[in-house]
Amino acid sequence: ANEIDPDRTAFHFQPSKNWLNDPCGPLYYKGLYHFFYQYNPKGPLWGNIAWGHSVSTDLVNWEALDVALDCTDPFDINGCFTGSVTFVAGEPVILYTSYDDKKRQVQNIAFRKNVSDPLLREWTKPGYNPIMLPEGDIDPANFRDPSTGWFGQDGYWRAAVGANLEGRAEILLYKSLNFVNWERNEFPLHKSQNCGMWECPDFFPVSLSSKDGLDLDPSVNTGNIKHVLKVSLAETFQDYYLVGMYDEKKDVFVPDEGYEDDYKTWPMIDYGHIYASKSFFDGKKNRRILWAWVNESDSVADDVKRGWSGIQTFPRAIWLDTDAKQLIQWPIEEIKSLRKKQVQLCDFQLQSGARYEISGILTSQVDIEVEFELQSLEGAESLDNSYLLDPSKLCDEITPFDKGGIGPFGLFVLSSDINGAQEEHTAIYFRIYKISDRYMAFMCSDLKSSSRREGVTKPAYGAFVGVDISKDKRISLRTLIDHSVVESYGGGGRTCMTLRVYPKHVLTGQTSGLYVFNHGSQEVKIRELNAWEMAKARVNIENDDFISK
Ligand code: DQQ
Repeated sequence: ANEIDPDRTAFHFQPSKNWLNDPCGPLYYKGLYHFFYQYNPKGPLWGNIAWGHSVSTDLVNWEALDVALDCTDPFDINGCFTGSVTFVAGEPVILYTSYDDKKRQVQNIAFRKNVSDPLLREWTKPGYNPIMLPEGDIDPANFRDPSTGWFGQDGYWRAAVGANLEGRAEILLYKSLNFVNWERNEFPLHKSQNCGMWECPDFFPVSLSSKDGLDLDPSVNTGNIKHVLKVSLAETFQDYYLVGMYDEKKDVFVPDEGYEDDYKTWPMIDYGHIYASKSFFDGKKNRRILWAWVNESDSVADDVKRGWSGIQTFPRAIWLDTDAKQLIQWPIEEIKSLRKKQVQLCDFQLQSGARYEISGILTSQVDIEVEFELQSLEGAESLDNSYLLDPSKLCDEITPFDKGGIGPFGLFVLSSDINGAQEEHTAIYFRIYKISDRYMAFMCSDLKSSSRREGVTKPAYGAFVGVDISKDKRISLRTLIDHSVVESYGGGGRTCMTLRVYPKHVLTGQTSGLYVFNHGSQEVKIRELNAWEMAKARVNIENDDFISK
């Protein structure tokens, strides 16, 4: 398909056609990974929202199954929105939001129809739905996205639901003895006066002593753990998270000290273009894996022409950093099965002004990892601390061609040429700054010159990377290039930045350049660079039958 559609991805999850948005209830069950997602079976734009469903043995190659939930009942006639799957006494059970015949958002339950079907293909929606209603102070237009449930030591199930109450965002907590009859808890799990609506809450424990993932059950999660609450803020279309403690008695989440009730100070799952992320515990490999929707940012007319819209990030393993303050995210190890031809550089000096082309591999499908080493931090430019709360503004004001003190250095991807003003190029790069006596690594990607196509939104994304650059004097960048998506992991996965890039030059068959560069005044050393050309995965190919036969 890539020959006729150069934007279609080779190893990111997307349906064979039509619209996709939020991940819903990813899970591992009896040797298979399942992935459900918001899907329009009838076209490439949002609407007729159902749950798409695919299965995989390795999280890389996927086979599409029939739609798992379709909007056929009065309680979900206007859309089967986002939800999750919980194992209740070993059985996978769906909780999902719907838009009912009275135009209210309500929560429903669904069970699988045939308990001996390992593919979990068909689902039954009992007639007693809905099971949670927007009562009292809950705005019926803003009550959605039930989280995966967890079982408390008091014998009650819990699930979190996003809501708007009198203008403020709350994550409501519901409790149930049997997973069917739910009651709203006296306190919300968390709330904010400064946000209007939190969608798609994700709530999970993380270990303080290992990269292993933890399942949700509090009875097995005593001791050395913290909890993470992720919210998708509708106002900014970005995912933020808080690290803290879960008070199981009151059923409230208490963020760690230092958090203010201001999302601008909160860490983000990704500083680029993702939304509605959701994680699950993978019992096969004892890890927690995160998925997130990557929306298109080209014109609607182009989405219609192509016949599809929306992809998922590559699945990411997530765990808590040793500082106990931020998450680390890293492409799951299964990605290595797609690696083909490799290019390597070791101890390679990048002089001031240097641009080095990585050639000999297909540059539209690449996994590249670079570790940069700095000689010293003297020479870093000073920066006003007002940028700390608005790093994207900084990215918008600088360019990858500036001759900074230390940096800009990094990668040019999907570029026709980087010299001419009329050419297309996308840089993901670092620049080191000194802010009130502290050295900080800044990561930036400005899409202004990424595409010459009409109707493409091309923002600038910036973030300060959570590494101690004065201690290490090293910083790494890993980037997955896959046609129209570029997913970067800065500082060993502490700062992620996903971009949509739609080069015009590829439409006429021109190949793209991939470069590592240093435009700063000071020399930078590449300790090691590895780039692999990536094979095409089998992702939801129509009439594919690698599992069912
Ligand atoms: N998308 C779903 C909602 C959710 C939103 C509808 C987030 O349930 O709040 O497709 O992208």
